[in-house]
Amino acid sequence: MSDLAQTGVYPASAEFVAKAHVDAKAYDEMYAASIKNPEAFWAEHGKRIDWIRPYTKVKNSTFDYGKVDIKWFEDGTLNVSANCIDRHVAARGNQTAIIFEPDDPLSHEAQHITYAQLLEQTSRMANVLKANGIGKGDRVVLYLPMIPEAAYAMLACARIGAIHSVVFAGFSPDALANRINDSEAKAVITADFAPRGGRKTPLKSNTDKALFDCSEKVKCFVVKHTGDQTTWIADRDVDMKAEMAAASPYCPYAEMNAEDPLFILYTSGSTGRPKGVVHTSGGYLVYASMTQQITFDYHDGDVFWCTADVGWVTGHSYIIYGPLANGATTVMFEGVPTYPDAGRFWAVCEKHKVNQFYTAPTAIRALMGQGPEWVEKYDLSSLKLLGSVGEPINPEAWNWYNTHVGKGKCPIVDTFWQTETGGHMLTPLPGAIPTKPGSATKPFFGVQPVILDPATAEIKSETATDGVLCIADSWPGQMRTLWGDHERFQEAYFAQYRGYYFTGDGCRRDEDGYYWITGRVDDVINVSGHRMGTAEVESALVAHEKVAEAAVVGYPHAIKGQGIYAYVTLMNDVEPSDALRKELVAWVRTEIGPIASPDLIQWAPGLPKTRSGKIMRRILRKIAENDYGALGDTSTLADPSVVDELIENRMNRA
Ligand code: 6R9
Repeated sequence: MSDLAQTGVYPASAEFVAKAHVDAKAYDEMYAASIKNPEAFWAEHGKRIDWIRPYTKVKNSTFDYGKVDIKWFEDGTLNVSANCIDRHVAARGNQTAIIFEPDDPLSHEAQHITYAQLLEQTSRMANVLKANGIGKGDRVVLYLPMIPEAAYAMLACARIGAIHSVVFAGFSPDALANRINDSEAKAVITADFAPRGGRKTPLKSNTDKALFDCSEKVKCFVVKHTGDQTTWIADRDVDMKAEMAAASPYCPYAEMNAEDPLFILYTSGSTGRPKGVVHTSGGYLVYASMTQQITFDYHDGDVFWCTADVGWVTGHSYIIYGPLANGATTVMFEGVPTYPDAGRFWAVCEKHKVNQFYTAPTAIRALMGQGPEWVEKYDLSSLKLLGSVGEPINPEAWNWYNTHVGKGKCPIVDTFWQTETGGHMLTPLPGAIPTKPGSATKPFFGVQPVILDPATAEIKSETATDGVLCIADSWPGQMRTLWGDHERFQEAYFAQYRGYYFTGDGCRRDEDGYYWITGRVDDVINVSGHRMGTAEVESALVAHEKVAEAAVVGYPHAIKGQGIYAYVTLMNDVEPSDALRKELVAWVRTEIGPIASPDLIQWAPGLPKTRSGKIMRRILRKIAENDYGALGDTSTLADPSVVDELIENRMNRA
């Protein structure tokens, strides 16, 4: 790795800057305007989408703990589905809206779905939902593969004013049931199977299992995608494709208030119970569409590919809502980066002449390990820009991405944001902000980052500093509440640092005012770009009959970013064994899903605790990181000998 990668500054080429939506001067002016007078700034940029009844009020928000309340464009009405489809149909009805790239390129063809076809398919699905009693405000859980029907389903819900909650298809029946129950969903839309990397996940049978634990009134719509046999429950299951074929090809869209919820998306926090993040319609769409256009410097006619899954917020904002609101062509990829081989991403880029490519560092690191020959086989000359999201990108991965994929000519936008923020918060605007590998650089318009001292909660105002990252005022894409629990929303995000939105991330600001995210400061870990609460994995482990106690921490992992390290105390009469380790890994996979599988399990006869019984995770983290030389203050430990035992038997020996 060259030193340049760690210290260098990379401006975009003059040619790129000349064509960019925003250059350095425009960024400075627009950013200053967005902070000085957010009302005027967003009054103007809110017009980028179509309103049924235009708003007269723009911003109405307070971050004061106890009365946190966030509203944008509150008297405006619109329909998100109409913004993503109908308004483009006259001018670009025959333009491709979605390119669907199937898991197996040998047995299945890619599909090009035009805006006109998107309108018809979405309408048909919306009519099926309506005919089955789904209407405004009802919750619909989506548990689907990355297929066009997932896009139709999101947009069909938006069309009729139903609130979707997408559950990642890798989650277990238990996790699915929890989300159906927490959101009190009226229906689930699933598929028979989800093909991925040549394997098939049995979504329908997972849904059957989940629905055992839900109200019997929950309807189950099934997209017959692979056509393989599944069980069928006559009064409950609906054949989605058959009903769509019989439904009317047009469905009028509902007039929704800007602040009506568009979707709920469950994410991990520091407790065992996932949080139902609520995004509303107007502000979210303005923000998703503006960031998609400006951060990626998307121009009409470009082909945009975000490799995320629609089960995560990245898929919501940058596969569906942002690109489609802008009339873009967006790629939806069903597969994985290494199937049929490690050249798949680049084969797809070549095949569909992708212009902007957006992925996660974990994917880059995994592909890096396969060697550059997989990239060099393909013609990537269509690429203009590369993006990164989900975790800090390490300089090695940045360098490889820049050299082998971008050929040194594509700006790399490292976008820092969260499920809660709806869209990019810190990111280079490629024509305006020279990048530094590993830094998400500067705030997007309207975003006011502040770095606070974690101990005193005071603002650290010097330019070069570090601390915890908070945001001082609202922006349109911000979450509004946690589903059914506004108290918990305030507790989670506004209690610790009064008057600010707390991101949960640590951050450093350098002498040039660039921001560098240093990772979570709470009990959330980031495994392959997937956000995971350590408490979730702990509760899954202790639910096993042989486990007495468990503590879970992250540790550095070469490909995943962080791996899951579990310390497990067994019940008195249970003998530890490798077979039991395997059993516990399998158990967590069924309780939560494969993404939560512990990488390392250490048998812990005792856990380090304070005298009041609190587990000292700081110590467990150090041992897992193989950095047990500097454990810090251990004077509050109830029994210091526990720590020696854990170090002696640690799993992650360098
Ligand atoms: C969009 C998304 C959010 C957490 C966030 C932070 C980490 C995301 C990052 C990044 C460094 C980046 N994160 N992007 N850290 N640089 N460019 O990932 O949402 O799944 O909610 O995760 O991911 O720790 O707080 P989500």
